[in-house]
Amino acid sequence: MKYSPIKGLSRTLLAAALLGTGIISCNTNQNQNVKYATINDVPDKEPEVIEAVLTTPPMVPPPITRKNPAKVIVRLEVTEVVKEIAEGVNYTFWTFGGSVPGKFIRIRQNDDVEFHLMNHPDSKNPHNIDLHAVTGPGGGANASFTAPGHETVFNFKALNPGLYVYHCATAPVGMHIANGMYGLILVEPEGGLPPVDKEYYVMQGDFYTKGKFGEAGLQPFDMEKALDEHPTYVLFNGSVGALTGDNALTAKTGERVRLFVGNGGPSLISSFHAIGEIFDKVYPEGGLNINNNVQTTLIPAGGAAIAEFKVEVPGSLILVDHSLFRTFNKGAMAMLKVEGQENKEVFAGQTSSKIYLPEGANAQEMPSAVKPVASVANNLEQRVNLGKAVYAQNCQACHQAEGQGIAGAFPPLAKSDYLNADVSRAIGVVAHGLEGQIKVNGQVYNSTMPKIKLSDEEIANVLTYVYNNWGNKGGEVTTKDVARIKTTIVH
Ligand code: HEC
Ligand SMILES: [Cu+2]
Repeated sequence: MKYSPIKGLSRTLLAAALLGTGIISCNTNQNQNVKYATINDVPDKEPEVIEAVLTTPPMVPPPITRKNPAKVIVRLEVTEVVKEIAEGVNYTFWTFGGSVPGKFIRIRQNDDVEFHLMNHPDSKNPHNIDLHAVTGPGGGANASFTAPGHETVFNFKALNPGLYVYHCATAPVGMHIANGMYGLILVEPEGGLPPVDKEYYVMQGDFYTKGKFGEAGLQPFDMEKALDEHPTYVLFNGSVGALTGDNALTAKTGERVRLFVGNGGPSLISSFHAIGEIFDKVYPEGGLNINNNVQTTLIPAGGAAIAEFKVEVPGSLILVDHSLFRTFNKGAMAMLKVEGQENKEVFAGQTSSKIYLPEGANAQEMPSAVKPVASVANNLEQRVNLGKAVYAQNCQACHQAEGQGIAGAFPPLAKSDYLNADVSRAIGVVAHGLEGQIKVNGQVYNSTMPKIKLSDEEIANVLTYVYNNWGNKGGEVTTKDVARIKTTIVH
């Protein structure tokens, strides 16, 4: 379906009669700890049709009070937006709903969800969504593959209650996630979660920029750091300071606080901890088991947890990834400001407001790694062989194993007229990356190829490999060619 944001409200309601048929069959699930749908869940009339309320982090949609499952329409729009990742540092985030993490979705067990994914016409890339709450192929990924300016719809039944991550699953998946494409969907169990006073949405993610931590300007994604799993930033809610200072979460003494905490990754796991508080309850891994009196809970990449606690005394709680270099040097810090009466019985000393170190105040330089010496090609055959490995590691995720590309997303390198017409231009593409509109074999692509950090030797090898395969014109690209082009073509 073609999508323009103005017409975004036009809806495709599928026949509600589809509903109700599968509800009893989910009793076949054998998990003993979870209460599954009973006959009472079957509505005696057609189910309600509800438009889901989605919220921007750190806010959470209101608890679900209805007694029966419903048909729920979810509309989520993908946008690619430039925002601050740290003060003075910009980054092009790919988002579900304009924020990192994406909008919070709250539904109820056994709801039938009609999911609309819109990809804004200004997007440069196709996207999709894999919801871990979906039982079905790819969590909906293939069913939701959406080109810029399009809208797709797919349907699923939320069989299992819990707190689930959703994320983009378009190749290269790690890159889409590293650009911020993840969020949380809560499937409330029958009867809902116990009421609390405050609910918040916090999600960790790791980010990889060309420049080092705090380096100003628009920072491109760094594929090499991402492959090495060496993030420049580790963040709660997508930027340094997203949840500190004036942006801190708030509560009053005596209140019960529930944090829905996710970890988008793509790479790191989180040792989630609140300095100055004990989690009375944790639902580990976002399931429905409860663990009591927890200091630090481990949240896997692509996982979540619900942490609950009552705040007893005023002060600032610091939420951290207890892998503490991430906290104090890479941004993984959030705050919950608690106001209210002192309670000397619980805590008699000074409050902990002084332990907050402004991020970056004492950022350290990481020692730079020594690059191993790569093997050098002496003839065309060696170059092709070495290039094959470079291709598998750096190009295949997008351009595919046989150079065939992915229609609408990644242009083919096999029999590419663009590639074969101009060797110097091809060297420039690999050396500098490529953005903007190009035409390959009659098809228009207007997307982004990231700059990949490769040596001149590696660029020569990979292009020689590409030119000597898949029906391309052959020939050799040498290290000298690459060096010459790099200095003449500036992007
Ligand atoms: C993250 C995905 C991605 C990776 C990784 C990637 N490319 Fe690309 N590549 C693209 C996209 C997208 C375009 C089109 C860019 C545009 O529309 O301006 C492109 C364009 C090209 C082109 C010009 C168009 C054509 O089809 O002839 C060449 C050549 C190319 N890439 C080679 C490579 C090589 C070699 C590698 C590995 C060193 C590589 N690419 C890695 C996404 C990628
Ligand atoms: Cu995506």
